[in-house]
Amino acid sequence: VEASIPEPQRAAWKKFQATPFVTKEDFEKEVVRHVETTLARSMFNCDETAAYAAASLAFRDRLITEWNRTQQRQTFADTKRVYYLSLEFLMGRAFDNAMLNVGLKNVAKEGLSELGFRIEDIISQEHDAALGNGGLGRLAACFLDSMASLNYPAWGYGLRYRYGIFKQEIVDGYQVEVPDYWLDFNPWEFPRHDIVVDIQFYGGVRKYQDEHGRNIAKWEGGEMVKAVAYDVPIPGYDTPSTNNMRLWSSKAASGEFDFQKFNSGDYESSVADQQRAETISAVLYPNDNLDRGKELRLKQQYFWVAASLYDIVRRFKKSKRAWSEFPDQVAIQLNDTHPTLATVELQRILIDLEGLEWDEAWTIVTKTFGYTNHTVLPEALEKWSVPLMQNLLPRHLQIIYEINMYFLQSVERKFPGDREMLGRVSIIEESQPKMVRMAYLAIVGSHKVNGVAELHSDLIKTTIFKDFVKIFGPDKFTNVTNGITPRRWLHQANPRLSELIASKTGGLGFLKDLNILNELEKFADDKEFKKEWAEIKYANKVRLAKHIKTTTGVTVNPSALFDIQVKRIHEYKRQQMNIFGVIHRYLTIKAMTAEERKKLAPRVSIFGGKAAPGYWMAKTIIHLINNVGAKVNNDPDIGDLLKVIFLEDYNVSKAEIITPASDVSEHISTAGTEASGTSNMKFVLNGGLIIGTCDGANIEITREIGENNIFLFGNLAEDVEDLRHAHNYGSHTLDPDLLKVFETIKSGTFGDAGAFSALTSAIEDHGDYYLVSDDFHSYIQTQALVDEAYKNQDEWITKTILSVARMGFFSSDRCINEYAEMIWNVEPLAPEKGETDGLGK
Ligand code: AZC
Repeated sequence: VEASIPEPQRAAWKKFQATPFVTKEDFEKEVVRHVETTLARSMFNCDETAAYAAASLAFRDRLITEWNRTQQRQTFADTKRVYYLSLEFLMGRAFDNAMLNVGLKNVAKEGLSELGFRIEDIISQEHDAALGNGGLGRLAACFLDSMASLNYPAWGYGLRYRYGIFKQEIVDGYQVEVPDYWLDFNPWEFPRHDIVVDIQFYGGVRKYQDEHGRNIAKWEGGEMVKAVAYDVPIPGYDTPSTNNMRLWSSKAASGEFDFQKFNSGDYESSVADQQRAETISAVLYPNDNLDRGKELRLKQQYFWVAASLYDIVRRFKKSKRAWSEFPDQVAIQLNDTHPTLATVELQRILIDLEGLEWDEAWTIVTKTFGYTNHTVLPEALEKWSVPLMQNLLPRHLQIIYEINMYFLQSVERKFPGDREMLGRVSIIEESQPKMVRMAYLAIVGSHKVNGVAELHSDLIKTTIFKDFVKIFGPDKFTNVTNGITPRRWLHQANPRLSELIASKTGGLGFLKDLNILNELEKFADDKEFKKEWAEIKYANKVRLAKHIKTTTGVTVNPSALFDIQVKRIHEYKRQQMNIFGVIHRYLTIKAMTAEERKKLAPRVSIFGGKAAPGYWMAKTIIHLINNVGAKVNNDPDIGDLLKVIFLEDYNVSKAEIITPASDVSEHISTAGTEASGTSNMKFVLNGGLIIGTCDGANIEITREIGENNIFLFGNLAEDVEDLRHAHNYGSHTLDPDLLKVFETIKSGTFGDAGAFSALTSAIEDHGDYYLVSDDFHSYIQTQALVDEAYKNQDEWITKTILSVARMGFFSSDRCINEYAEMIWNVEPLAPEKGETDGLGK
């Protein structure tokens, strides 16, 4: 490539090439240049917003230089790339992360200080990039960080929503949703107006034979929309490797608006067309673990998948390799079933556009894709109505039917005469209307299927995908236990703890090899160390207490036990059990003598999380938490012994303040319902203990840190089915302590009793599907053990140190290496020493 450019020109380009800043002076120069030129301001009107903008642009320029080099290196090396397709990337803030990953935070801190700013104030100017709902979206973000840090040639592909997850406000105890218009100013994205893909919808399929007698299917008519690429650089930690997250934005195909309609006087509808096109990428669907089957959502999925595959195929075709080599160059991971249409789209490209035979094409497809399942909840398993798909994607539906036909034929061969099996595993559900079962399509279209924690991966094999294990054999199904990036969730969120660990383990190496944390075990009884450890926890609690004071007005005592449950509000996650437990505690304290009260550890129960706007039960739980808080926090008889806090608008940047401040956090889902959980890992990594059920990754956390260091309770997954059956068909006696809690709610202690009847009657009258009553006693008892254990601070601290020391397994670096080896078959491509001069250290 280089040889095609004449030497003098090449020399000129080399001479003037962009050089990333390294020194404080060069950083300041860049900031001032951006303030004075890009932002058209000066030192006299540079407020914190402008300083954030300029400092971010300085880092962005730096990242993009490394980004370019990384892409060039990967193109030259011509190695296999990974494409991570996710409808959600819950990135949070980028500035602090960029400074830390590049290793120039101190440079920026001093530089900004010389220009008159405090770095914390500048960091807090940034609006979270909240393009996700919860665990699934944040996992994708952690994976991007790990893939870049480990030098994997990897791209993320997603949608550039104009509105991310809504902002939550609490008004009179109720959740109110406010749109999150986050793109006003976003220095981290690069619009690529030159990378535009036409995406087709609707229309029909014409089938005919060409001059060679080949059967041709042509998708014709319908409407076109344009997909425009926006690139976001993803800096690796302590490496120049900078990967790309490419987000697609929708635009009307005919430019500004339809000139034909405009000229014929139909101005309004020409604008409407344009708006309709832009609607596709306008808003993130705010449901977590719930499928609603809306047409616009299917449009989003196809729009994103088609644009991404066009891009991937175009890149492959440049290499001029044979199609059979596609899976040697490309691995595509489906983050849940949302991108499953990609399998169908690749098959369509190969047979309809590239002229491959069906079998040859399908072999390429299945070798290319891997599918990650994130849930067994039936309400979250995606299905699309056949009529809807027929209308929107007529050719794809034909191909799905054909995939299904060949698949069912192979099942028939393996299990002759088993009609019931055919009905059970068919990709098409024979319902009214018929439905496409996306998980089944994803399994059939992939070479590997994985769950996200051991229990979960076992459950999918024995329950929802049981038949498929028989059909494909057990080797197609595997486990990759989730992880989190220690860069954001330790180093960035808890800088003092990170520093202390570094001082004892020989530097920041643990951020790249989290097993190094093991070296902390020898300090678990070290007095000096424990003192510092405890001081850091206390300081983090003080920081959260301040946040609570400014956002809710409630004063909490930082010496109290901080008990935190932050995550999406869901019946299966059982925030209702937590708040019932809080009410039980309130009643218990009320009945205590002064002597007894003195012995009790004061507690602050902290909740946070969003409810999907249409999820009535979840909203009712939020309402109850707030009303209990209003009552308890103002009860002079209770004082500091109990405070109940609901933190508004839980998001990634708030999680960075909340996570380091826990004494215990709650991960109390009904056994068998939470696929993994990832905040459980974050809390333990930050020196908090957890109270939890034997569910998801809690089980592996227990195995790693030891059962003395975790508070487990409740029924096991294997017993859930029988218990549910007994509720519905046997006699169902409820826990007496829980009934007392219900009486108190019904008496109006927490406001209008009727408002909460749905919560109590789900348990009393509707079979208690989530086993709140079955687990309540064991929950209360275990909370009492927590109270007891907390009194012995010395032992408690030892437990937290040992736990942190044993958390190495839960780094997302470990997961990514497992995916790379087991599923993707890709190798890292490390930059050669001295190849880039950009690193700050
Ligand atoms: C979540 C799971 O509920 C959570 O347990 C897991 O840790 C996370 O994915 C990452 O794997 N699932 C979702 O957010 N959404 C869906 C559709 O499963």
